[in-house]
Amino acid sequence: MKRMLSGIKPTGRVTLGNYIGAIRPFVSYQDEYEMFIFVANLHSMTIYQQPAELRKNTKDLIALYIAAGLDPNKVTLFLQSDVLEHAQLGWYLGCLASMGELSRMTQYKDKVAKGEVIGAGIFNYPSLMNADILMYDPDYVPVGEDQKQHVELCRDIAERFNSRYSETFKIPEPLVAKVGGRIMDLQNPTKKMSKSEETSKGCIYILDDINVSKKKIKSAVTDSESYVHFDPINKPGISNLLEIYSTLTNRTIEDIEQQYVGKGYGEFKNDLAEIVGSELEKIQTRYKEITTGSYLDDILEAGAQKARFVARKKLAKVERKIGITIKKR
Ligand code: ATP
Ligand code: LTN
Repeated sequence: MKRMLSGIKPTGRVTLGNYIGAIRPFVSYQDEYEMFIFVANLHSMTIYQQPAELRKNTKDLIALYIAAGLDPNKVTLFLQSDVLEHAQLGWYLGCLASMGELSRMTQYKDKVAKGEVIGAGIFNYPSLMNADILMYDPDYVPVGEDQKQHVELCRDIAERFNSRYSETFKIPEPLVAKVGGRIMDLQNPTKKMSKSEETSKGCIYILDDINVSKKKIKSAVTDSESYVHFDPINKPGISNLLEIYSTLTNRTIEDIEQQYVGKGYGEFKNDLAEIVGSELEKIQTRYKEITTGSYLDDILEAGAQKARFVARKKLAKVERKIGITIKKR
């Protein structure tokens, strides 16, 4: 079985973008791949997190992975901070990356361009991500479009390590979904739907009130025409809704366009609101079941043990190769 690995930061309420771009694809891969899925809580610290909120978001994210359909018996689910080896490997890999490479990462560059006061964590972020990935030798890293650049840097660093110290890491490939890799804000469809936006009108949260979410779909910004057609440049609003529709129903965009020939946006949006509503209802019901009792703690403990087993072996190998360890085995 080929291996896959990915993580999401617990930095806010999980959005429909996270669900369609990341969580749902993870679920679809779990029967075909050996998967390592984690909560990137160390990465979330690059921006101040109110501690009570961080706890809540972390728990919700793990619960949502399971509520969305990830099976903890098939997938290794864990918290990044439970596997201390990530931070240690992150240090070694950070020493291999250049200032230039890290400065070119858009996540960092955008913040600098905006003149924001930024912590060093944002700059070092990709090195920790490289460690998250290379630790487990995955074949594929499923991510949204915005993360592709990080996985590409990871490949460069892995190659650099391998050529300097001999073959150690598998070179991973980013896997970006063709449809749904970049769900846009419902009020501003030229911008990514993001959990860290201040205004929430254009963003659907998976655990939010279902009627509120349906209203957000019905009041999504479209255009002055009235035919349902996929054209992201000229019709970004309706194209975004088509992507949401297509991913949630597993139907092609062409097929959906056909269904709405001669019908207006109102009918299309009403139908989509129902589709989104019933998807959220399924997830929320399951979420309620698994957040009672100690179920999640048990899952995390078992996941951390499995992940640590792999991570310890890999880190020991790296430390032998680079000369940090003086023990023979
Ligand atoms: P932020 O909004 O604070 O930048 P985020 O929502 O992008 O955060 P992450 O933890 O960075 O959250 O993302 C988790 C995963 O969800 C990543 O693989 C990311 O690419 C994907 N993702 C996030 N937003 C979207 C979106 N709007 N459409 C598709 N995928 C998304
Ligand atoms: N940077 C990612 C989260 C993340 C990740 C990873 C994704 C941290 N480590 C390793 C894939 C593999 C993000 O912001 N979504």
